Amino acid sequence: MSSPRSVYHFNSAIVREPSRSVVDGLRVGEHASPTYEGVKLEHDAYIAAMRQAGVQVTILPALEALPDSVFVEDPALIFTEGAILLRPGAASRAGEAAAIVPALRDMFETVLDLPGHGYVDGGDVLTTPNCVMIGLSARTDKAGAEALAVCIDKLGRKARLVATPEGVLHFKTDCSLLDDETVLSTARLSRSGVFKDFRQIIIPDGEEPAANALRVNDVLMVPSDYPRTIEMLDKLDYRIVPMKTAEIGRIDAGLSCLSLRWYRDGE
Ligand code: CIR
Repeated sequence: MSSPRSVYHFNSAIVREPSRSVVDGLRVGEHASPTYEGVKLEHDAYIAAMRQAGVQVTILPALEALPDSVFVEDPALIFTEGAILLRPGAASRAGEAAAIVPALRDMFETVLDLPGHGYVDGGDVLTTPNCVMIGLSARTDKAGAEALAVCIDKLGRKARLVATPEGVLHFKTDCSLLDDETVLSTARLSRSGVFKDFRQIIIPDGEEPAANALRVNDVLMVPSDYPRTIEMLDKLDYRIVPMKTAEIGRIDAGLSCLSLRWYRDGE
């Protein structure tokens, strides 16, 4: 079966086991550290939910030297058509790209390297049916975003550079696609006008971290600590799977960060 080119049909995903060093993961501000056991429980539940949703999950081994390496979304970008190796914008995460290359070469015929010297974190990239949005942020600079746009073009897709709200870690910290026409967004990101061509569902004030939900086939994973968001989405008939994210949330991460997802043709 060939790829439906939809933003939420996936049959394959890559995750990486958390390392014990995850307690030292990067964070902005003074959050207390997560526990390794807590992150591991959330990660195990995530893998189970992915499998339950019909995704074949490849689990890479933990990397003790790289505390944030469980967040595999950031060092690479993948599509049915091929993979792109990124250059994460935080110095302590630089080694994650080289660490994931062997897995990408194993699984993809085409693996492109981000040319030049700019930086991009995968958390800043939102794939929509008609274009791939690249959010400029403290981790993704203009040089990196422009270089990534060239790679995306080579894979037959269109890229668009967009802005991430001030003080927000990644573009996708504040949004996710719920289906091919609908975006879940914080009010602050929506105000930028970036989603004017989408149906927009706005996160209730005070529940901003719930914006990083994850649609996978017929389920919508939503962080479990945000009851008003869950109730709102439930009324809209999404099939909600609440997921615990309190531990990874302490180091500024959400559901999308934990996997690289794609639709593998011919499965
Ligand atoms: C970091 O600051 O890089 C990690 N502690 C969290 C990364 C979250 N990744 C993502 O949003 N894609």
